[in-house]
Amino acid sequence: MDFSFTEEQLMIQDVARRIAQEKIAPSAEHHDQTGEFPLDNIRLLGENGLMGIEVPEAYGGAGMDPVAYVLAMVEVAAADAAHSTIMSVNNSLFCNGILTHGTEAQKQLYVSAIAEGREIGAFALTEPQSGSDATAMRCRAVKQADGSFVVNGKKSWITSGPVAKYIVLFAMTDPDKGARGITAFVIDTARQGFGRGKTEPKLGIRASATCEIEFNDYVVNADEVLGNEGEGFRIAMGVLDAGRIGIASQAIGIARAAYEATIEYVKERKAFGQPIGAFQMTQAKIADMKCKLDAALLLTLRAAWVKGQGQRFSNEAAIAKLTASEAAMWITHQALQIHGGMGYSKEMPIERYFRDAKITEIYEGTSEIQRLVIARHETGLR
Ligand code: COS
Repeated sequence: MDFSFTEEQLMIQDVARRIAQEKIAPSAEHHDQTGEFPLDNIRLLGENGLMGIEVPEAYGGAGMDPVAYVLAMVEVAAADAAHSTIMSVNNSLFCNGILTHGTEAQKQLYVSAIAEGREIGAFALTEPQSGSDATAMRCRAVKQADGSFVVNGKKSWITSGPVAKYIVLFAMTDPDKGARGITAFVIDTARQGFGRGKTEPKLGIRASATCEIEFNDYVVNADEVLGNEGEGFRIAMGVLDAGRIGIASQAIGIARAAYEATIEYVKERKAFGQPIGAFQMTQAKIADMKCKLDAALLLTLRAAWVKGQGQRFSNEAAIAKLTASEAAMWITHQALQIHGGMGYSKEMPIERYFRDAKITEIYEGTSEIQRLVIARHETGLR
């Protein structure tokens, strides 16, 4: 077993860290307060290969492995979680799905645009009445004689929905078949029949735009079907496995930022005549924070490594996401507590880390869904 990173992995980590610290961190507070979408920074990340880290260079990406993706995501998330949300959807949910299931023409057309940061991608699975229970979707795509489909319905909580050019959409094509009656499509938001609904005001990751989208007789051509008809649910689940590695990495970045700020604070802040870091009650919190952070990182790197080996990694990804997101929530909670009033104040980024961490326990499969995936895998029971 070798815990060292390759030169390439360290290089992309370094590029991500530089952009994160020089360009993203200084405007993180502004983006959090205004909710303004950070388009210039996203383009810059794209120009540096960070919107398609695992995308082969032939399609405009960096051609790196899943471990490199984890390292880069952590750096960006540590500067600002909202940026890393947009980055993770472009990388894992959009590019990864099309690379795995798309035709050559689809890869040429859609992947390069998103991987290079020229356009933004999105992923539309969730609906107002179906989140965890994804097969309960109502969005319908009805096949026409010429092989095209007409789509009608609504999707909600679409990350980057307000700005996306292309969206991977999941719609029911044969309701009698349940999970096997769902098909994946690629949508061009400039076309007739596509509409955007209300934008969600959110607790955290406020600069990552989120909205409802609507389809009214939107026509998808036959060559815009992703994978085979009826394969959509399996495509969505496989793509979410990869997405969960991204969200675990995001959680680690947020947690690391809160942890590092806490280490500085406990050395400077004095109470009862000594730095608060000298009190055992603080030391116990620091030790637990560090253990959870390292455990989350190692489990996420393991999931990325298994993915890189070309093996099924659903269980490892669920374990990583569950561990990392709960670690992020716990670590940011302790960081806020240790910072006291300063943690609660908007003068420091701690309260932002705390708000941003929460979403990692919810999206791309709640902690309850991760536990279900893990327990089904371990027991074989369902
Ligand atoms: N990779 C590939 N295929 C998968 C898969 C995965 N990770 N997970 C399930 N499948 C396949 C199954 O093998 C099965 O295929 P067959 O019909 O060929 O047998 C099919 O998908 C249905 O699987 P299953 O019966 O397990 O589906 P359930 O309805 O029981 O749902 C859960 C399983 C709950 C785990 C799933 O719906 C889920 O992950 N929900 C959360 C969705 C989510 O993350 N939403 C957030 C959206 S993005 S913000």
